[in-house]
Amino acid sequence: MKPSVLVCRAVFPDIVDRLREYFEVETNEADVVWSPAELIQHLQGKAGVFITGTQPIDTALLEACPQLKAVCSMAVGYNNVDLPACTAHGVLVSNAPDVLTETTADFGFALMMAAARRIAESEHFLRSGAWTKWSVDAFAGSDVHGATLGVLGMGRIGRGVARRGALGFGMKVIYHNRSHLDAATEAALGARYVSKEALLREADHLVIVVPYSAAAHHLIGAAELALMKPTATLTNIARGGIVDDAALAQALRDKRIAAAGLDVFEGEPAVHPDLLTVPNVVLTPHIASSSLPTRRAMANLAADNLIAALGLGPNKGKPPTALNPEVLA
Ligand code: 8YV
Repeated sequence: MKPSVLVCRAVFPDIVDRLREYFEVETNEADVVWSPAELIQHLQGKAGVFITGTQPIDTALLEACPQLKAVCSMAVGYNNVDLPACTAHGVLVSNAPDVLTETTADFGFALMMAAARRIAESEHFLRSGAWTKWSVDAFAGSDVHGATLGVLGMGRIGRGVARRGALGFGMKVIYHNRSHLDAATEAALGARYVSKEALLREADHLVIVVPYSAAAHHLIGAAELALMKPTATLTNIARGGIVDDAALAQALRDKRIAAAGLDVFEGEPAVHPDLLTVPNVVLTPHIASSSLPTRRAMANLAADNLIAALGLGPNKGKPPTALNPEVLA
């Protein structure tokens, strides 16, 4: 008999069909966002689960689902999964790195440019019928080319953003990260490591790409925003909670900084009401990785991991992007 797995959200049907070659698959065609209790209920009897970046996988769930052996996510960020608890319960966890790097960096750059050049704000103005004449300083924003790009978090996506800025737009790149880039990468990007404080003070355009952890909670709050240039922009494509959204809304309202671009929010899909009323922020619904080829690649990678983690398919026992491969050793 085939093992049973659960696919938590509505996923491309052909990729679910691929899973059906190996498993009895329960799907969520209606794409309901299950509560933790509902998720536990659907997981009964399942050996594996295909998740996205939002379903919490914690000790309570692992204890309630002792037959669960693999948790495979189509997201690169895995702050929704208690990895040490999974390892302790012998549950293999995988994420989906690499396949979304360039698409997400494209989007971070687009959001930064939209904030700097006031694209969303001016579009709302036009759509509202308020455009009656051309004027010299209409929606005058700040330049991107030649400006200083500050990257907070120099992982794969951060490097992708830096590369676009340095090579495509002649930007001066500064960054802050847990570790330094190797000298060759720094030289190729013309990137300079600076303290977090110097990053905030010097960047014309700050892009946040750090993974979420308890230590990263409100890494950018009122005190950090106060260090930024009044002409600067802030873009967050990492995770909600890294920026204090209430403090950011206040800084935008007070013109402490010029503009922001946000794809992620504290408590999303709820958005802080103050952000909805300030004009100088571009808001998108967590879509940085959402090009069709990339979302398909992410889902395919999660499926590959699930098949391999449960000892099947061409990679059996060797899920390509396992986070705790020691569980299978
Ligand atoms: C995803 C993301 O869209 O991969 C991540 O960590 O934040 C996004 O690319 C989302 O989490 C998919 O589940």
